Amino acid sequence: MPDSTPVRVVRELASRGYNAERDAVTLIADTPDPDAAVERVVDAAGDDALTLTAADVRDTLDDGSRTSARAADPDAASTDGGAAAHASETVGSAELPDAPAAPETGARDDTRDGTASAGASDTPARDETTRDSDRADATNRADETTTHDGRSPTPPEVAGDVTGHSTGAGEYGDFVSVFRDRYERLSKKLRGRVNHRPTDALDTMPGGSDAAIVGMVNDIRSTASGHWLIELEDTNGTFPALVMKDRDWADVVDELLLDEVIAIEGTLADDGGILFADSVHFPDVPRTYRPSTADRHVQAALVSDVHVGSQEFAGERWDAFADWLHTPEADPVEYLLVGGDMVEGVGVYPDQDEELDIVDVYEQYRAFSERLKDVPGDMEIVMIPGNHDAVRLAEPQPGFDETLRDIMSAHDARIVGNPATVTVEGVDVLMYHGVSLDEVIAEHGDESVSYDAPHNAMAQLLKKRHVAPQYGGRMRVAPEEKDYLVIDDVPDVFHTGHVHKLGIGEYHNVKLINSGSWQEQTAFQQSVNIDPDVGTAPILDLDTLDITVRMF
Ligand code: D5M
Ligand code: FE
Ligand code: ZN
Repeated sequence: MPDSTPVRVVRELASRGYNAERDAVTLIADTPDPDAAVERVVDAAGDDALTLTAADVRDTLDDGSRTSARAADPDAASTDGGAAAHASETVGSAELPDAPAAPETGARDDTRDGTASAGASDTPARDETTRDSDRADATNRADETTTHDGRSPTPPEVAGDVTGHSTGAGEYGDFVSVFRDRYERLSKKLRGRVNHRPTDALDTMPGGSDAAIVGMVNDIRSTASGHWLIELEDTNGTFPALVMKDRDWADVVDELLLDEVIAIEGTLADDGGILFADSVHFPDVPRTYRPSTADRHVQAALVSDVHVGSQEFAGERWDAFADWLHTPEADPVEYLLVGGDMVEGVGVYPDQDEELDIVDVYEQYRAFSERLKDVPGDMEIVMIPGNHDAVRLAEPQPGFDETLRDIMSAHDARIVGNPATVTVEGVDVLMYHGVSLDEVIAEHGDESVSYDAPHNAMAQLLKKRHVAPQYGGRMRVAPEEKDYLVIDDVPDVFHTGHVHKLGIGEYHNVKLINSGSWQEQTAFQQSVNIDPDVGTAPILDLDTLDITVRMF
């Protein structure tokens, strides 16, 4: 084996069809001859074994040969090799870092005592700052690995996932029911806040009355004199509202998207027929929202847009990331959330085939599955599909079908639909791939919502309490009985991808993370000046909700 990093071991095992627990890998990597150890462990493993446990490895290697290779040759120990290749930045506010800071020192080791896996493995001997002495002490290392419990993530719970529940047959009636459901659920959030009247009742009210409408935005038009005419629709009909251009809040019109549900309060014109708007209300997230946190020190890595199969797939960066996940520094990282676009897919955009490295979509998923095997076997993985994945494009997208699940079965990842709310250690993470972000960015009149600040576009979706408000245009929405795209419950964390730009922010105490990508700039992106953030892995502290961006 050219080098004895745990990732090499993982690859060797993967090429023989095995996944392995983190400690199993450490045990093998720590032997004087990892190659031979892999052979022996594989020989001893049953054909039906999928995941090699530390106990399996110990049983096979337990013949007195458990001397650390690191003791003999400190350079051979490269569990921290990945750490040298990345930078990190702790971000707790809505602002993005200007530049990556220097790699972290052992500062965060202070907080490790609180982890559930605390035990021999979390004694200071494993701290970043003291690892050299650890290496020098082979006995210590060997004892430690025999008692290390590894990660022990609790399987996540999933809500709001269309997978297995899709009922839509594409009939006109299905479109009616999905919009009716959207209106019912979002208008409920607004009705208590304004004294609204159904649109048909407004017609019979005397001119000059105060009134409010809760409705779906049906039309936005500017008048000849530059005011705004907003037509709202409810289940009884439509009614127009006029926003005067000189109102100091008139630029709220810039934020409006067709089909979103809002409330407008105002005064009826003297002769009726139109509402002069005094205020506009969104379903929104309460400012006082208090997110939940984990009750132990545990972290999740949030990534998306891997695009395996593209010539631009950044395989070396992914290797460095996987490498880092095997280091002690990454011990608390027990979850990996993947926000869609696992593979490049086929026929997604015109001329895309010219940039394919792997032309068969199943081969792409096989290659992706190999990449997943590089991730420690004792991490819990959750994946949703994106617009490049081999599921229907219309949202909500169901999770991968049986064939693809089989191809990706080695790591036993949790495969769910797009969007879905995944609860990890008590923290609700709304995962949505993010196709609607293109639309929000294109339609929003203000520069603050841009590809350079995708978190501001994410905040818009939370404010509208819908992940894809505007129907038609770029968005394809599947007709279903229920609108799975409504954000019913406020999440603690909102995770998207798709735009290939890193974005970290906060909206009414909800953390916003757009996780960047693992694909270098494509020809198309170059032609439209999209400069992607590549090799970015935001790490979320589930106990504090602090975010550290790691770059590989
Ligand atoms: O899209 C990544 C980003 O690039 C997202 O903002 C859409 C945009 N994009 C990429 N290729 C195209 C084409 N051909 N047309 C329009 N927009 C495009 P992703 O879907 O993740 O590749
Ligand atoms: Fe993508
Ligand atoms: Zn995408």
